[in-house]
Amino acid sequence: EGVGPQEYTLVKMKLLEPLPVKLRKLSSKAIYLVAATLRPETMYGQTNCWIRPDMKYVAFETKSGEIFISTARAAKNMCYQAFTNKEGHYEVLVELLGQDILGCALKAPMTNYEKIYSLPMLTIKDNKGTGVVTSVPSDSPDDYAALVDLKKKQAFREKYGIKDEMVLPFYPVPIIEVPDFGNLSAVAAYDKLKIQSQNDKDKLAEAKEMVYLKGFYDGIMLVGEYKGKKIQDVKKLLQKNLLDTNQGVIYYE
Ligand code: A2H
Repeated sequence: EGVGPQEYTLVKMKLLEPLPVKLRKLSSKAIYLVAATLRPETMYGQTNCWIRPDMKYVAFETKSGEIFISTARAAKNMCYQAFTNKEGHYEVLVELLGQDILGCALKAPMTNYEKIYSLPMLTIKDNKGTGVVTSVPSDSPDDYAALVDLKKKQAFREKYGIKDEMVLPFYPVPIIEVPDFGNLSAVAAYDKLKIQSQNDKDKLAEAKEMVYLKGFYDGIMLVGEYKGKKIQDVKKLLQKNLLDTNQGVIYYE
C-alpha cells in the first residue's frame, strides 16, 4: 500500500422496491449501496453488486438527505469528508448484517442491465473501501470468479436466498479491449489460469497482475461516449461524468 491517501470513486447503486424489511422505515428517502471502485471507466459492465453476508453495515443520512449504506468504518471516514451535516459525526439509522441486504434490486449507473441485484461475495475485506463492491466480471477476475461460483452452485444461491433470476441472466459485457486478452480480459485470465473459485487467492492475484497494467495502458473503450479511446485518457472523464450526474462521489482513505 502507498503512503498517501487512496482515492476511490463511490458508485451510487439505488435500492429499488421492494426494500428489504430492515430498511422499510427509511422508504421515504432514496437509499444507496455505495460501492468503492478504482475503475470508474468499467461501470458500463456492471452485472451485480457484492455484499459480504456476515459483515456489519450501517445506514446513515448524507447532508443532501440521501441514505448511504456502507461499513461503519467507511461511514466514519465519510463524515470527516463532509458527507454528513455535522463534521465528524454520523447517526446510525439502521444496523445491518450483509445478509439483510442480499437479493436487493438495484439501479446502477451506466450499465445496460435495467435492474441488477446484491449478491454474496465471501472475500470482501472489512478494512478497505465501503464493504460494498460493484461487480464487473468482464474486467475483474475476482468478480468473474464469484459470479461463476454463484452460477455453478445452486446450493450456494439457496443458502443466501438468492433466486435464479438474480444471477443466471447476467453475463460479462465486453466493454474494454485489452491486447492479448480480448474483450473479456478477466474471463480470458480466469480460463488461462484454470481458476476454480473465488477462494483461489494466489491464482486470482496472478490473474489481476496479468490484465491490469495492460488494461490501464493499452486498453481501449469499446462502448459509450469515449468508444475507441484509450483507458488512461478516459478514466478521469468518466469519473467526472459520474460526479456531475450525481451518480458518484469521491472518497479517500
Ligand atoms: B474494483 P485496492 Cl473492473 N474487499 O472495481 C475486496 N475488494 C474490494 C473492496 C473490499 N472491501 N473494496 C473494493 N474492492 C475492489 C472494479 C474493478 C476493480 C475492476 C477491476 C479491478 C478492480 C469492479 N469491481 O480492483 O486494494 C474494487 O474492485 C482491482 C484491485 O484498494 C476496487 O476496484 O486497490 C478494488 O478492489 C480496490 O482495491
